[in-house]
Amino acid sequence: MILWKAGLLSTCYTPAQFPPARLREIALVGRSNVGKSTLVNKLLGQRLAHVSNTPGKTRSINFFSIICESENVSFLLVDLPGYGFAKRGKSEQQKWKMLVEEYLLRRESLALVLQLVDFRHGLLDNDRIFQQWARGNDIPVQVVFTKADKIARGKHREYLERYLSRSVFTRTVPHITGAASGLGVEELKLFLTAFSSQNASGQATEA
Ligand SMILES: Nc1nc2c(ncn2[C@@H]2O[C@H](COP(=O)(O)OP(=O)(O)OP(=O)(O)O)[C@@H](O)[C@H]2O)c(=O)[nH]1
Ligand SMILES: [Mg+2]
Repeated sequence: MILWKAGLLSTCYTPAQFPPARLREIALVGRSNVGKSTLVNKLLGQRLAHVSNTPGKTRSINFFSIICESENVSFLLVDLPGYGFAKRGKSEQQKWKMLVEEYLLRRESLALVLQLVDFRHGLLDNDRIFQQWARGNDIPVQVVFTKADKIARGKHREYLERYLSRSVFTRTVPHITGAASGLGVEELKLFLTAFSSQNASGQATEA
């Protein structure tokens, strides 16, 4: 088991509140309710991110600091508010777009985006729109499926193959996680730790 020490570094409602870009950052994006905050909590081993049954729970960008002493790595995990939340009013949508786009397009310490996708549904239209947008803007994406604990284990391969029969923009084969059972969480921790220790011991690098 890999040990991370984690803490909430800051909660930001505007780009001016973002902390200094000193460490490499891995951000989680995905549709509202897909399980971003839940996965953050599972990875951190603590309930630091707010989780809710109601979509649109996370409205701020939350930065979590991670130290992995055994690998001599420090980085930040960044929980973003979800996309595709229809009940948000126009001005709320505009605020969301401004905040998230500012982060994703201009954050020089952003090293990787984890795009979370519900394993029961695969990539839906707005997930594909995000993929195209990220690709067009040279943002590296790793797809991570969530809620796989809701699908029988014996069907996982079949589901994955079906999803991969259409092109998916992802650095490596998508991870499959199920926060309720802890499925895939340790593997994802290993992947993120290894990713963060590449090229730099936790320092932000030019893409
Ligand atoms: N069974 C199961 N339930 C999950 C999983 N991940 C999240 N959930 C549930 O899905 C709901 C939404 O989870 P959140 O983590 O708040 O989702 P979010 O993506 O952060 O949502 P927003 O902040 O609204 O964008 C909660 O009721 C979670 O308990 C999972 O892997 N398995
Ligand atoms: Mg959330």
